[in-house]
Amino acid sequence: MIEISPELQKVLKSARKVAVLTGAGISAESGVPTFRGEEGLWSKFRAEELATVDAFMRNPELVWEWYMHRRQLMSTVKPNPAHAALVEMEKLYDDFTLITQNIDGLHRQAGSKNILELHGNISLNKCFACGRPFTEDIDLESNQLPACECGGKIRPDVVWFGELLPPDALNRAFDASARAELFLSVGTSAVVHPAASIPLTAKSNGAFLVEVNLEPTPITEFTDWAFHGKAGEIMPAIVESLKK
Ligand code: BJW
Ligand code: ZN
Repeated sequence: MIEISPELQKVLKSARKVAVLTGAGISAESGVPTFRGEEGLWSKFRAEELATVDAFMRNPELVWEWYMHRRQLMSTVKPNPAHAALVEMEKLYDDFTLITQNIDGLHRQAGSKNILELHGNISLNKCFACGRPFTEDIDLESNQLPACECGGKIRPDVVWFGELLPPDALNRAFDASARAELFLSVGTSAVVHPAASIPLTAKSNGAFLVEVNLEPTPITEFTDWAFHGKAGEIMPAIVESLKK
């Protein structure tokens, strides 16, 4: 039984401006691996050898192959009840912004509309040399690294460590968090910046801050309410309480 405090229930019902930040944990129940923790990707692979510009310059084939492997996996997964709950939530508020660090596209697949993808999307590619989008279909069965018409190598359109986040999405994310009356941080370890500071921006601008995560994170001490459990169970309970 998931307890929704009367205080939280009141905010859920009275808030008009709502923003949500999601991380890999929201897709874990769909079968997408998270990054950190015992089962996380970074326990098997070294981030600096795969998710940095230096890594791509050193060994583009290896990095491409790793993303192709993850693409194959992500092409088979489906949104879970936590994604569906956020679709429902969006319908209940006039001003609702879904900020995600995830590159898996599951929020869009579930039906969410106002989505800001801070770390890109694994289904998109661009040229490493000239930056132009590369729109040709990628054969999921082949690991062949494609080339741009300029001769440059093609890379996934995701944000690696040390790279800038898409400025428009990031600005809109900070704006939405600054005006939010209610902010939810769902399934993120809240250690990767600048995304991790977005919930704290909301809190310092007066939002009621709620965290939904399996375990405590560096932002837990700043929350008004923290649920420790599975997003796929807690998010539907939150939305149910909103409809009561
Ligand atoms: C569940 C669950 C269930 C499980 N239900 N919960 C300020 C201070 C310190 C460092 C920096 C700083 N500013 C910038 C930096 C450097 C760096 C950074 O933050 N490093 C830290 C690690 C220390 N940031 C950057 O480089 C960023 N760029 C930047 O800031 O540019 C300007 C600049 C550059 C250099 C210096 C200074 C400024 C870019 C960051 C890009 C991150 N990219 C990745 C890879 C994307 C592509 C790919 O997927 O391959 O993004 S890394 C990876 O981490 C991925 C994620 O989006 C991101 C966040 O991870 P997330 O989503 O939180 O996942 P997990 O696994 O960490 O956590 C999951 C949580 O879910 C866990 O807590 C579980 O318990 C929980 N969970 N199942 C609910 N069922
Ligand atoms: Zn090019």
